[in-house]
Amino acid sequence: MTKDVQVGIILGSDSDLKTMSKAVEILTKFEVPYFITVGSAHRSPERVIQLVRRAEAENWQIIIAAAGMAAHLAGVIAAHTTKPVIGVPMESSGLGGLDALLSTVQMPGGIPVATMGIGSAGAKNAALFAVEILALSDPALKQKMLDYRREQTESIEKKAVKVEAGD
Ligand code: RP5
Repeated sequence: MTKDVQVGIILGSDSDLKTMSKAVEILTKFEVPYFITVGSAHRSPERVIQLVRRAEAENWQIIIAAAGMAAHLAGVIAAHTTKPVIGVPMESSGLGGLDALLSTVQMPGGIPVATMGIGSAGAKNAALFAVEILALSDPALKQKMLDYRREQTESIEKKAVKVEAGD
């Protein structure tokens, strides 16, 4: 039996998939069931609404929305649900993602989108942030997050020792 989806990832385009694979890696590592698909706020607006309806029907907990350029996807999704929406601006234009960052982060008061940084760091942090939200009511997941943080610290400390030794 497949586990219920906890995090839905919606991409504005299949060209966003490579960057968003960083989010998939994190959700896989933390064994969080996810569903990933494509739905464009501009090119397939009806499909986006259908996906939000599906999120409601299947009780997804969090939606991650990744889009580039005039990035309205996260905001449109947030307008149709009270589930937490995490936006990830894609670096897909000549403006280096600044266009998508501003389009995603500058929501009018009343409809929040938790906006991450541009590109793969944002993708990774979106998944980590989703895990942190889920961990609020899941002590085992919280422990996994604490372990992840500890491993990260240990890794940096090992690198610091190497740098200091001139290795
Ligand atoms: C956005 O436009 C997508 O999220 C993507 O980042 C960007 C370019 O899309 P494609 O032209 O590559 O499909 O809607």
